[in-house]
Amino acid sequence: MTLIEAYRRMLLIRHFEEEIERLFLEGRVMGTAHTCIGQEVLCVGVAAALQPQDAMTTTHRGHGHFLARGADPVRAMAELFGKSIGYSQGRGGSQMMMDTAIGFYGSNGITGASIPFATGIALDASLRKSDRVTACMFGDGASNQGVFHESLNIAALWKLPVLYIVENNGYAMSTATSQGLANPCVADRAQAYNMPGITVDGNDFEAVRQCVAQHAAAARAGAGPALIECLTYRLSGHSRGDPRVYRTREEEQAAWDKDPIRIFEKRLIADSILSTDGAELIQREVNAELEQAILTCEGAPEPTLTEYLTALY
Ligand SMILES: Cc1ncc(C[n+]2csc(CCOP(=O)(O)OP(=O)(O)O)c2C)c(N)n1
Ligand SMILES: [Mg+2]
Repeated sequence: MTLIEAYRRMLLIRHFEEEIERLFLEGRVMGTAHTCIGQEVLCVGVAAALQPQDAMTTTHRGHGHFLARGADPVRAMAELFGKSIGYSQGRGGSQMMMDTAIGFYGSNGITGASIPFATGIALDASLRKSDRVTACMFGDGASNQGVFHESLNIAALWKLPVLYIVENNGYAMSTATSQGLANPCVADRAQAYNMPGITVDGNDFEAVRQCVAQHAAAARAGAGPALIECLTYRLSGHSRGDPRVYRTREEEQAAWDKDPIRIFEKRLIADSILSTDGAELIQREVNAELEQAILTCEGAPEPTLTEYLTALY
């Protein structure tokens, strides 16, 4: 992935999430959604370090990971609109999207549930002796779940090719990390399972990409798992309609002032990889792409009764 492609993908995620929030407020999309505004650079940094055969799993906050991995924004948005061209034929919504063709093994509404799931995918890769690495995305809150510990233990014991990538975004719903984790450094937990534990600046594309690429190469070569903690900040609320009473607007503004996408953009311009005009053009193209996606979704058919009843258990 070139740096320009990475920039385009970050903007795509940002605008996708902004549009979703707007569509919810306008009552044009139902259900709920957890957006990842502020965490886009990290999503793309991880995806840029993976190879096509690799797998990725995600959480309730999964649109960014999916789009970073190469999901079709029209089908992803259509899923939120409940339309049959959506990734789950409109039956699942925000937290029920997957596409194994691009190595994306799904979002998940159960906090921490993707962790054993990713471990199972890595066990499969290990038994088949394939060179697939699994990137398991989850949050700081999920690292307090029992399955986190069970999974890391077994993955280390069996040297499974899985990277546990925790997005430490400062909050689990309304609970600040400092109030939820006895030791706020999630990476420290790796020591207990005899695997590397690394903390990186999750708002720095290159730092994330390099760290994930290095540990993916090691896992591919049989070194086993690693725990990578990416420090970031959730600029959006926890979910639709979150009044964010657990933090101040000043704290949020300070984080907006360090918007990771703007920092990445400035760096590309300073390094003459991108011009100001070039950046504006990409932003306009991304906006137009999403505008068209919304029109397509609104015009798309609702699922038929047969479609609704398919794959029900
Ligand atoms: C097993 C379970 N417990 C509680 C919840 C409610 N819940 C939804 S998101 C969330 C917080 C997750 O925090 P974190 O893992 O830090 O992810 P973030 O939302 O910050 O991305 C909780 C507790 C749930 N979905 N599943
Ligand atoms: Mg969190």
